Amino acid sequence: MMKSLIAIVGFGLLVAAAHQDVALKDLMPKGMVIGVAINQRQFEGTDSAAVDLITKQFNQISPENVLKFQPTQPAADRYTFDAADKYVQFGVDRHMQVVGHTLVWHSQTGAWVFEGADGKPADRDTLLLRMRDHIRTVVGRYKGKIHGWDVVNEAIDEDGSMRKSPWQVGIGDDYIAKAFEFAHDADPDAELYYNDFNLEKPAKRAGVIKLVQDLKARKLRIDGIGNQAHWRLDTPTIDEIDRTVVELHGTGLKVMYTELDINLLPNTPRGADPSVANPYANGLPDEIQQQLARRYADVFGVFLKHRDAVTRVTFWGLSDADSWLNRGRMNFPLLWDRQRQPKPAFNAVVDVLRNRK
Ligand code: 9MR
Repeated sequence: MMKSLIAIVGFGLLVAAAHQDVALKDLMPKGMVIGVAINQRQFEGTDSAAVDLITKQFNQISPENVLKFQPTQPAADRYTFDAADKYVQFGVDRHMQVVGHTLVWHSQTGAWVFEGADGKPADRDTLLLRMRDHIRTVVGRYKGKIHGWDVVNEAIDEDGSMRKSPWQVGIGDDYIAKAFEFAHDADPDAELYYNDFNLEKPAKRAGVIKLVQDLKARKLRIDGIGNQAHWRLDTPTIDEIDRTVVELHGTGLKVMYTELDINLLPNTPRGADPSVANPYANGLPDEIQQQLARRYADVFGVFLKHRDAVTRVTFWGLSDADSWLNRGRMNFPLLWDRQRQPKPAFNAVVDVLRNRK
C-alpha cells in the first residue's frame, strides 16, 4: 500500500517535472509560432527570470507598448528608439520572429498628431503626411528585422462600422488603405496585418471582413488578420471561436491570435465593493484554477484543429504578475503564476499539444 502510494506520488512528481522541462515552442505544429508580448524589464534584461522563461518557451515576441506611436515619436520632430531597438535586438539575438505593434491606432498616440494650426483639428493632408513620415521612419528602421506589423489596430466598432477615431475623422475611411500602402513601401518584405478584438461577435467580424476585402480589392498587401483573443472563461464559446477562425480564414488571409489571455475577474463599475470586484485577492480557488486549465485546453484544441489557418498564437504577457488585466486587482489570466511557476493551465496546454492528432 505504502509502496504503491510512494510510486503514485513519485509518478506525479515526474509528470510535473516533465512538464516544467518542456518548451511550448517545441510542441507547436509546423507553421504555427508561439509568442508572448514582452515589457521593458524583460527586453532590457533586468527581469532575468522572465528572460530565461521567454527564451526557453517562445519563438516569437510582440512589444507590449514600446513600438506604439507615442513611445517611438513623442513629438513631431523627435523619434526615440532606444527602448524599441532593445526590444528588436532581444528577438534577433534569439532568432525569434519579431512582430511590430502597432503603427496606426487611436490610443497611445500623442495629441499633437491630430492638431492643426490655430488649435483646429489637423486636415487630411497634414494627417497623411504625419502618418507616412511615422510609418516610413519606424518600419524603415527595422526593415529585415521585423517579420510583420500590426499596421492598423482596432479600427472597427462593435456594430461593424468604422470607428470614429481621429484618423478616420481627419482623413476619411481610406486612412486604412493609406496606412497599408505606406507600410508596404517602407518594407516590401514585411508581413502586414489588421488587428482587432471581439471578432467572435458577428457584426464586428462582418465589418472586419468587409474591411480586409476592400484592402484586397485595392490590391494592397495584407497577410493576416490578428484576432486579439482577450477572452473570458465562458465567453466567447468554443463554437464561436471555431466559427470565427473559419470565416476569417475564408478571406484567404492567415489568422493569428495576437493578444491571448483569459480574464477571470468580473466587469464591475468603478468603486464596486472589493469583495465583488476583486474576489481572488487572497488567491485563486482550485476550482477556478482547473476551469482555467480546461479553458486553455479547449482553445488550444481549436487552434490545432485549424492549423491550416492559424500561423501564430501570442500571449499578452508572460506571467500573471505581468498582465495588463490586473489594474489594481489580482487577476490570473496566463500560464505562469506570479512566482513564474507553471500553472495547471500550462500543463493542460502541453497535454493538448503533445496529444495532437
Ligand atoms: O498591455 C498594454 C498596456 O500596458 C497599456 O497600458 C495599454 C494602453 O492602451 O495597452 C495595452 O495593450 C493593448 C494593445 O496594445 C492593443 N489591444 C489591447 C491591449 C490591452 O489593452
